[in-house]
Amino acid sequence: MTDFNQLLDKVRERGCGHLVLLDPDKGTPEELGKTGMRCQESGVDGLLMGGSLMAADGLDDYVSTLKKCCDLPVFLFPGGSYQLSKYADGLLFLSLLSGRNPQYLIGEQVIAAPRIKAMGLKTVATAYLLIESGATTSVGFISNTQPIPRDKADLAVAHALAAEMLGFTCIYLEAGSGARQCVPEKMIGAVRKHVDLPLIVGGGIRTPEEASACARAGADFIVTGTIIEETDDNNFLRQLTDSIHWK
Ligand code: 1GP
Repeated sequence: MTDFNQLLDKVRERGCGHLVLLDPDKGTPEELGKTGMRCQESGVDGLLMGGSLMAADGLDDYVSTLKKCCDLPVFLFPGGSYQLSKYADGLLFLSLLSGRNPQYLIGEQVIAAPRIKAMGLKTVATAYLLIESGATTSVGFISNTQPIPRDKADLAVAHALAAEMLGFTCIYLEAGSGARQCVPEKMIGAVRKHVDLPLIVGGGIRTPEEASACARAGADFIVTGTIIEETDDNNFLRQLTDSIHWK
């Protein structure tokens, strides 16, 4: 089992780390296992597993198959309190802090907490900030929350500072899976300047240039999902990862 902070130390030496999001609704456990193998071969640092809906049953099967197929750490990235598995290395325990919907600020977390404790899953208290990205995203629609306007870096900073003061141990700037535009570099830089916490950035990142720009702006981890689902070109995946490992 890999601890999130161990992984963080490792990726900071390379500038930034690459996490690939695998959505159980996008394939069978075996298919996602093959993607996990490709990720490992291409130098990816870790995997996230979860989705907004997760209509597929059997998260345990997905995570345990992935762990058999590759050695990469797998962290859960749950869209709701039901997306838990004891086979994961840990869990991003998300609170949708940019929103004002109590269900996603604390409701789902209270429902999940006793099961997380019983499973012995390690949690990373993550302030999840949804950033406007050009169109309504699944997260925004399902959570019924407004994203932070993309030209309001000061608002993102204020949320990140509040998260730090409240004791969160990680910040996730999320444009939304399949977003038209990724999180602006200026916003990533502003949050980085004011807050020392580990910073994850994802949503709408499709090219090595975009990934590199977000990494150099101050992210500790870049998350990609859609582009990995859309291409089976291992050279591209390697190029994308190399652009994130900028040091
Ligand atoms: C979603 O940030 C991730 O939480 C991945 O987004 O699918 O757009 O790469 P994409």
